[in-house]
Amino acid sequence: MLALAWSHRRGCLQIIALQGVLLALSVAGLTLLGTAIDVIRQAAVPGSPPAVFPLGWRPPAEWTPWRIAMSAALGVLVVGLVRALFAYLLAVVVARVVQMGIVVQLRSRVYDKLQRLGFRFFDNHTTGSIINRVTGDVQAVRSFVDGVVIPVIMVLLSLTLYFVYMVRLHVGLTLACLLTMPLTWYLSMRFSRKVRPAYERNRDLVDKMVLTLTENVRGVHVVKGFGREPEEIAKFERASGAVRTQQHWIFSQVSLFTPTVEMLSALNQGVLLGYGGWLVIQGELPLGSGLIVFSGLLQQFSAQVTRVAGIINSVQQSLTGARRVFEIMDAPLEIASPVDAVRLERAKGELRFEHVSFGYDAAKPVLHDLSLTIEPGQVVALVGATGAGKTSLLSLIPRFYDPTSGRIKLDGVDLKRYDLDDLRRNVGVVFQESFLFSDTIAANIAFGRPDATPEQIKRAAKIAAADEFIREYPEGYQTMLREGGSNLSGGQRQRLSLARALLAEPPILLMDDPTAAVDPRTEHEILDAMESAMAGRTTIVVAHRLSMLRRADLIVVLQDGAIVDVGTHEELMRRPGPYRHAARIQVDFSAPDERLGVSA
Ligand code: M5T
Ligand code: MG
Repeated sequence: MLALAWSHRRGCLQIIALQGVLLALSVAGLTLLGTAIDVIRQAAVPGSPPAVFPLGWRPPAEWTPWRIAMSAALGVLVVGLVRALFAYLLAVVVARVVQMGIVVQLRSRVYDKLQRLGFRFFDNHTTGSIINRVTGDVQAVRSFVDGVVIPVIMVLLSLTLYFVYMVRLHVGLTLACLLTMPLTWYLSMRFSRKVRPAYERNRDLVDKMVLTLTENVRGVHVVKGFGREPEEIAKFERASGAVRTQQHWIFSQVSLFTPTVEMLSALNQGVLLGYGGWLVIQGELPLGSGLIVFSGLLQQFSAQVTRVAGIINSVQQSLTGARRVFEIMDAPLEIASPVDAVRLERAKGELRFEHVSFGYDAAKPVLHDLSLTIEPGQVVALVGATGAGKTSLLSLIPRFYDPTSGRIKLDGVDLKRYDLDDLRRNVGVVFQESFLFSDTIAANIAFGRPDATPEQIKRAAKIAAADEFIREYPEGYQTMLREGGSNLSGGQRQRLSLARALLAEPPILLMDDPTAAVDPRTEHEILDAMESAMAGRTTIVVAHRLSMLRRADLIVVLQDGAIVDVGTHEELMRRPGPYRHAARIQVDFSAPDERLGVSA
């Protein structure tokens, strides 16, 4: 965080300089006031001590006391005007340096890092927590600069100035008035230690509340479908109530602390009036430039010491925010290009799995010792029960995750040695759950290839059997999609994701159940059109329907994360096993009259 402040040192220096001017002006105004009072007293009360002018200055002999007092009044006014001007300048500079500089820069750095983090990070953090970090916690971090670093410098500067001024007025009085300072300091420290854990817990509770909210918004169909609104409301109230209780506790601590410190400074004023008043009566201290200036200085001094508590509060807050922001900034990039990365223009498409094992948690392996070779241009169908590990297997190829042991080679080179961007450019993915952006249909299809021409976009859409329904919209390819493509049907969304993957024309195409949400007729259309699209590329497709499986060059049967059988449809149908069993069930359902023919 200090490095962050240092990188903005120019702006910080400007702020400190402006605050320094303000500080000097306020001390100057106070001095003018004190001197004027002494001049007035001298004129009004015969026998009172002569006024002492600051910095050895003497008014011209012909000036009457009234004229001196009026000049001082004018001086106070001018100081006030100049102060107002500088205060305005300060506000402008703070806004520019802090809100427009530090916050924006930090936020984009966090966002930048998020783009490069692996899937594991997103698995381990909720959406709400990530959003909170980019929005709220970033503010907490910047408050380290304008709520800690700059104030600390200013407090030190002003305390020194006040202290020196007070000591020059009267040493004994200064010491007597500052007697309570160690106590104030001790209280501040205790307070800080007490509230810090509370701030951390507060952020976690806010995360939980946001999670409840985001889940509710995203799952609005489920909530309404099951009539669970009252429970959802109660759940949110609980989460928000927990935040409130927690904040209330912090607030009560703050409310207790601030008056205590303020009471201590009232004690100081009492000491000043007693001891300082006696000094004035004894003639050891002038009234205006002595006692009154002292009183003003002491008030400022106490205000600064009280500010220390506020600063400590900010330190706690910003440390908590910083922990959360820097957790992102410092998260290791588990999956990144190696230093001496192998560049990959266009892969031939030979994939070789060598004893690959993988698990999301080290304790719970999902894939066990997979070995498999896929020739360039082969169409491989992946079959297996739900939860068998099909999606997991596919996600290893673009390195969304790395195997826990074993290797995957593309064209004879370990995937980990390739430049990551090159590798992913060579692999097209159609995910099991399609995701579309709130943009036009054309932009969604061209997501992986923003420079594609309208003709290329159209061709890809045709192959994915999407062109027809897109053209039915009045605005065609320029139709805007809503968030998540919610104005499309499930099958339409799937066909758009298919078009998106096809447009990139990758040498390796991975499709996770691409026709799950379309009717059999459309599926046939897609499969026919894809025949040409699949030609010349290595394709791995998770499939359940026989129509797809019959077209595959190779079928890989997964069971509980292990390959239990490999072969063509005909080969696998000839031997007993999970594949033939599953295929027969499908035939049973789809064509009742074939039943007798197959069962043996
Ligand atoms: C295989 C677990 C899941 C299952 C196993 C995606 C994902 C899966 N799993 C995790 O622990 N974390 C994850 O992020 O891994 O899951 P799969 O590979 O998704 O199975 P599938 O694609 O064969 O299933 P399906 O239903 O898509 O046909 O134990 O808990
Ligand atoms: Mg899956």
